[in-house]
Amino acid sequence: MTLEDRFLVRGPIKTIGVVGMGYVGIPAAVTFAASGRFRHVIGLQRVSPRSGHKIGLLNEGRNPLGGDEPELDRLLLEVVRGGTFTATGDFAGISECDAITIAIQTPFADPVRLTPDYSALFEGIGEVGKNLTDGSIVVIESTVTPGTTEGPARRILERESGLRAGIEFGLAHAPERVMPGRLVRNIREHDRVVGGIDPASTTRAIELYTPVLTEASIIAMSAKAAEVTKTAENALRDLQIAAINELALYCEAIGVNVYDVRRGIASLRGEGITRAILTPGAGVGGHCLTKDSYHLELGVRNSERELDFPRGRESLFTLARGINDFMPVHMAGLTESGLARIGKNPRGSHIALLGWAFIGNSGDSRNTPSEPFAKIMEEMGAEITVHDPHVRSFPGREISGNLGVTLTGADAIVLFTAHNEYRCLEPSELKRLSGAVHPVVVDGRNLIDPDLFIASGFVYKGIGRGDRNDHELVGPGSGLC
Ligand code: SAJ
Repeated sequence: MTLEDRFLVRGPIKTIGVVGMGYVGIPAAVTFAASGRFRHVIGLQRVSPRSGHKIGLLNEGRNPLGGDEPELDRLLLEVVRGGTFTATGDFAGISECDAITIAIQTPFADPVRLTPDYSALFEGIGEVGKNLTDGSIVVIESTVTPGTTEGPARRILERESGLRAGIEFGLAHAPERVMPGRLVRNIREHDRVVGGIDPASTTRAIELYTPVLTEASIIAMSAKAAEVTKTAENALRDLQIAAINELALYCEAIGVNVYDVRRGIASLRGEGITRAILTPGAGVGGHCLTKDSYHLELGVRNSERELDFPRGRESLFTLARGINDFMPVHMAGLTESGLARIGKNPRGSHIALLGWAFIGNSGDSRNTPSEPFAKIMEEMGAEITVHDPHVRSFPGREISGNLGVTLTGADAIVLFTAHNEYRCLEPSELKRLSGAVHPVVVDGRNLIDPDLFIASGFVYKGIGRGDRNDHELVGPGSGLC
């Protein structure tokens, strides 16, 4: 009997297991359950000290995720009350499932040696294998190194189940494309890349995902092509950011305003000539762009085919990672040179760091570029106070929600995150709180007007602001009134 026959015998997908109740798994389970096309969705979560509590919350219809997800909150309550979604720590429930999706984080243990940490993912895949039944399909939604679905994932599933992929069960990769703040909308509205290890698996995976899409469509391909698509779409975004970050450094060195240049370049518009020019900044954080280039890199290194370029030299994508990871170091350089303008040394200086989240108007601080900046400045002997309006806590770092307290006595004020709160800072108020004759302000996200701060006696430094970074000092002690 072929795999197609087995799917026919099993009938249409009615029961789904979703493994990993996190930012990806919960909205995935809820949108499946709310589609009206499936009888039951089981959310599977290992009962770990950090996440086991989610099971109880989910079964009460309460969303355990942080952040603002009103659509998810509403739908979760609806599907729990409707009885089409339940959460459990018992993986035996997988034996009832026609389809099982797996959405478990895949961080990088060491990007230098390109060693991903698949321990949690492979543990989850093993649990699925133990309970897998004939004629079901497994779909990996986690971001993985190209070759993982057909390679280690397949081997673990076959070993644990005693079944054969492509014969007794289907296997596919359908990468997630959700972003905090719009989890449900993204699942329903983003086109969905779906890739099976064989045509039957692809077709069955399309049957699984089609009901949750509203105006979006399925983009079918092989499992490995789907893995490359996901890692490359983030590697390319990281590359675009690195390009404008490098240009910002050029503009500082040449003495021009990168935002003038950006405006000029962006004016070249039209069929096939428009430039995808992003925004320079203090660095790239988050849990996507900071790792997906390394997954792609490892995928090509693991490939048995010869890569024609770069043979043994650094790749474009890891070079881009290096540029983006340099930006917090550059911010430390701008801060140090700003302090030097007024005869101060980082040692013994008080630096107010505004923004700990990795992205504006969010409380998400995963891989935040603020952290390496703070470490560099503290290694130079500076005292750091950190403010963030959305981040409440961070291991080993005190974060204040009170801007006045953070700024009091600051020799330098460094803007790291594009929170809206920082777009209306008043120079005279900041100077009063600082108490310095010439406080330093370093703008990592183009949030403030340099001329307002310079006129108030600040020493200004900004990413890409080669036109302002060597301005004359204004006010007492500067010889200029
Ligand atoms: N950043 C810049 N300049 C830019 C854009 C971003 O410096 O022009 C920085 C941000 O400050 C942040 C980091 O890059 O520190 C990442 O920002 P991001 O907007 O890429 O947000 P992420 O990390 O949440 O990326 C996610 C990705 N989504 C998924 O992987 C499902 C990415 O593919 C999306 O393009 C991105 O969201 C998005 O556009 O919101």
